[in-house]
Amino acid sequence: MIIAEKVPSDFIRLRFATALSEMYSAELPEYAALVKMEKERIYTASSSSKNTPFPPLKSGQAYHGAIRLGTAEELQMIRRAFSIMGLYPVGYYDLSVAGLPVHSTAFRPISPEAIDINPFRVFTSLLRLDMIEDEGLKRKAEQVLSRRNIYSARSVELIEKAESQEGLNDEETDEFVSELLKTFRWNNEAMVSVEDYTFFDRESRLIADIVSFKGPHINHLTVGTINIDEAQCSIENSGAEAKSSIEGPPLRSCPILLRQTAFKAIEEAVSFPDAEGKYEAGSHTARFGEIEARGAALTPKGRALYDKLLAEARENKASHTNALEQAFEAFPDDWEALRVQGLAYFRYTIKTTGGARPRSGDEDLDIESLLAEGAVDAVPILYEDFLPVSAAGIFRSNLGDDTQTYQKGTDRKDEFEACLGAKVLDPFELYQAIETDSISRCLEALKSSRAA
Ligand code: OOG
Ligand code: NI
Repeated sequence: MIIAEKVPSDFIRLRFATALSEMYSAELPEYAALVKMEKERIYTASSSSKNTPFPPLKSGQAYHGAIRLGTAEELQMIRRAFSIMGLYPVGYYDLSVAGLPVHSTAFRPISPEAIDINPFRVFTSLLRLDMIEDEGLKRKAEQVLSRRNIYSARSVELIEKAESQEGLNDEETDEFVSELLKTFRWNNEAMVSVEDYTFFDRESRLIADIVSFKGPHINHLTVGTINIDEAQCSIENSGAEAKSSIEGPPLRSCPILLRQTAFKAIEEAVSFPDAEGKYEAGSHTARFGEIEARGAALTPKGRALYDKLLAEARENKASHTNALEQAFEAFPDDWEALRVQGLAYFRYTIKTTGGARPRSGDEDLDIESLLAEGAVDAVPILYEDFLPVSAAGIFRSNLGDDTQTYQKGTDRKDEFEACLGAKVLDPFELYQAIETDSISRCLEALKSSRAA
């Protein structure tokens, strides 16, 4: 009997991310141009983060994408599809605090090894019809969403197969990837008439984008860059319309969290069916390209400081960049200070060369004295998640700054998890586990090397 070998989930994700990038580059030439620009960038001494301990992001590689779904069923199926490629829901993002009628999670790889193989993740939002007051519009949106099926029958079969046989072989993986891509592709034939589209769009550009189409076209992919300030200038110089400012923390010598910018969404031709089955020409503006640079993951304490300083900067009347720089003077910009003050997570490793052997006895081996003795190194852990304020800024910049702002909703994490059919993982716990685990490994290894 021939047992076809299963493709490890991290490699299914690698194939999917590669195919998705190819598809999106072909669909949106402006995105292809962004990738090309990043690949060609000559990294001079002006690399924005001279002090970065992180391996450089692979320039031009897609680090994430985003989709917006309409129903719990759509969300549950995407959770099942993503788990086949090693993507799990991490974090809950309540965008209602920014007046947007969606809440979200990030499907991402969890272990450092998996992230190393391919870091690709998908920011996934779910429409919140409970935030909409217009009952007529709500009903119409529900009706349209109940008529669509965003997954091909074959992709569902393959998802079920992968679940029951615990994985997919080489051939099944290729088929799964190409079937699932259909869910993400652009379809310029809308599901609704131009009147209905306009009705939704007047309520909110975001709602029109989620409910008017046959599927949740991927709305952007994000390439990695090691110099986002330079990338922002390149977008401006390329003639594309750039987002007005970089989201996230200011330029620092020790990068933290996530900095992002984008070119604004492109207006694309769409045809809308009328009652006689004929098509009317129109347009829709939703799809864009983004660039990101990542830094250290912050602890809850570091994150609270980040949130406080960001809020301060936003209240300040000075230009965004100046206000941000001023506010963030209060955020230590030195790795050792970030570590000692418990603001960022670190991974501890035993120094392979040059480190003095620990002098302390087995009983009192502790990581601080080992660091002081030079036996171990502490390296910050890269942030793998998103930032709600940044995400809201990105939504708004692409939906048009005039997009409807709703009354602040209430946090509906429980309801989101019920729709998802699973709990979201806590990102802080994931980073903490990496840190704690690295400390135990160092202590264990040094104990046994002393005993030997
Ligand atoms: C998602 C926006 C959030 C990010 O990078 O923060 C996001 C969307 O526009 O659907 O992708
Ligand atoms: Ni994004």
